[in-house]
Amino acid sequence: MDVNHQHTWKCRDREFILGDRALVMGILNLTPDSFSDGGRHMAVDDAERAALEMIEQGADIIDLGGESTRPGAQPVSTGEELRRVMPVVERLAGRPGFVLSVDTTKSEVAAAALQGGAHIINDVSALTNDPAMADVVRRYGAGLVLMHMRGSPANMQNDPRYLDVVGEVSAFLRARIDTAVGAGIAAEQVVVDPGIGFGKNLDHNLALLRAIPAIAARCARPVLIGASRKRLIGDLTGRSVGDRLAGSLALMSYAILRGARIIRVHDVKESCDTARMLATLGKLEDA
Ligand code: HH2
Repeated sequence: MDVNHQHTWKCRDREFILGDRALVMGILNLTPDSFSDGGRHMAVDDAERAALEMIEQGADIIDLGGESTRPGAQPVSTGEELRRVMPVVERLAGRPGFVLSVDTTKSEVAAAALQGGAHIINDVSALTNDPAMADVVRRYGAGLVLMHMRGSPANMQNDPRYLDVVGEVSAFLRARIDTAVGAGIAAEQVVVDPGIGFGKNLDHNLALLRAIPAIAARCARPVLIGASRKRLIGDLTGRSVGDRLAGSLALMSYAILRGARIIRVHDVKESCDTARMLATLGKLEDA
């Protein structure tokens, strides 16, 4: 594959050229505990405010999620996921500067969100949960994140084991790209994600971060990393989830220096500053 393809990510009418700076995807969780308990309408207002703030702070993409995928989380119904996600998609889609990603494994949610103007489907099941998902992504020419997960959020942290975590995760992602392309999705629509914390212990996560160049080479597509505030940062720093900003930025910097091109984060302002600094410092290195 032409190496230049690795620098382009086609998401409907938006084409990201992945240059010196990593793209920042800001996380907007629409799960009931995320926002005000003042009912749906207030929750939509809160979500809009949070999204506007992230765009002002420099986010390239907003990732909307209506189903928690934290370890131990239980699935939600399609109807409930649609009720959480769609009012926010409708409020935000089409605004200048907004590129919306929807974190879902369900084709019905994906189809409604794309119909409503979203650009990207972030499928943490890598098209394995819903056989109709690939066709929805193909029809809209949407961007697609294919992520590796071992098991399901309900059971994935029960003593995960691999013989060769980097080899197995890379082979899985490569095979999922082949499936997507076989279903008519262009390779340029796809980015891959080793799924930090999804059925992996601390050593597995660190091995995968170190192996970003190998994963990128095997898949010939950009790598996305989501490690913001995750448990491995707690394991390494001893900090609680609300106190992991420095750890998150350090981990993100390492991931970018290893070649990650898209970073999924909670703390957009600080992450954008970090990504900008690394882009400039990286150019000094090359000079
Ligand atoms: N992590 C989470 C959710 N979605 N998507 C991708 N592509 N990569 C990730 O690493 C990833 C993801 C879980 O993190 P968080 O958003 O903090 O939790 P929750 O989904 O439970 O709100």
